[in-house]
Amino acid sequence: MSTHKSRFTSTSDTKVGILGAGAIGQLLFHQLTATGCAPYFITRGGNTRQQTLTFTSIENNTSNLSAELFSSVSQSDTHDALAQVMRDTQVIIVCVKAYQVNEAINSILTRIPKDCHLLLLHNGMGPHLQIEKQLSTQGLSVGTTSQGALKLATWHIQQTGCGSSQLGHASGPQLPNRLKDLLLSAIPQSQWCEPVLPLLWQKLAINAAINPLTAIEQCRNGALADIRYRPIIEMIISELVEVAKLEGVELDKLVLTNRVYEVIKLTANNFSSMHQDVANKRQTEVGSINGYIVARARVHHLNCKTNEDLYNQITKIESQYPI
Ligand code: KPL
Repeated sequence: MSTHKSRFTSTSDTKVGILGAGAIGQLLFHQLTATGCAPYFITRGGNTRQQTLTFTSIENNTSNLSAELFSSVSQSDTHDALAQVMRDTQVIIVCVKAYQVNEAINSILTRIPKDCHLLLLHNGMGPHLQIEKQLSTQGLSVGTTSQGALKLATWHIQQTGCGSSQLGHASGPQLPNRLKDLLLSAIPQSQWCEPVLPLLWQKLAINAAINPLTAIEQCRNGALADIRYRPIIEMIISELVEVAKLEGVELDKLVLTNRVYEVIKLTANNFSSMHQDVANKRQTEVGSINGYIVARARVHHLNCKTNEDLYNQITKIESQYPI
């Protein structure tokens, strides 16, 4: 695997759009602004406007920033404003949930400049397969991050963990080095990795093992260290390794298992994102986590019983949410 080190110097002339203003989108906004770049948000609702964002660091220091928000929804005035700002945008970072990626990109597709680059950053896998078919001239990169951020209010986030981020090329033209350097200098502990897919599969294994089990058992991540979960965790990983192999990605089951247990230990006190989604009766990302493993297995006429069972249990829970 090759990695790219940042040699970044100046950013002020670089326009970066952030599609999705969730916790990770807002965290990236603060990190990009700190490097001298002027990012903006593309959101679904509201009008074009200025918004004050509040950021609380891990050390509990709080600061404010002003952000420009552009709505992608059909409102004649905001449409023009978004089209205008997008005209000289060089990168759009897509920070919505995996199941929202298609719709979010489709809402801006006709306005994406021909030489603009897209970076998908979400839990799970899958959307890039569809998006790469829809892009004509634009390059696509994908990434995974274990940076932690929590929304304390709509426009107030707290950084909860300083994880690493791995980014890399997916399709079309490569992200120019100047823009790679910008992202790597803005995002702490980030690396440009080629190939990046094995790293996405590794993160998928972590999410496939931890997320549905903690949501079903209603427990913190650390509870999965109990020996009784070992057989099911091993089955989840074995199935994933088999599917990844058929997809051309070689993974080492033992290395992956050790990594899953390391994350269980490192995040022992956390409630996984799927646990939180289920607790708050929100749609989960199971479709792009265990569901992705099952879908790719089907393409290769393979059965992934354990991942399929977990997928079915979570979708059943989702179907029982009150309307
Ligand atoms: O990414 C996570 C998630 O909750 O989605 C893990 C690594 C499992 C941490 O909780």
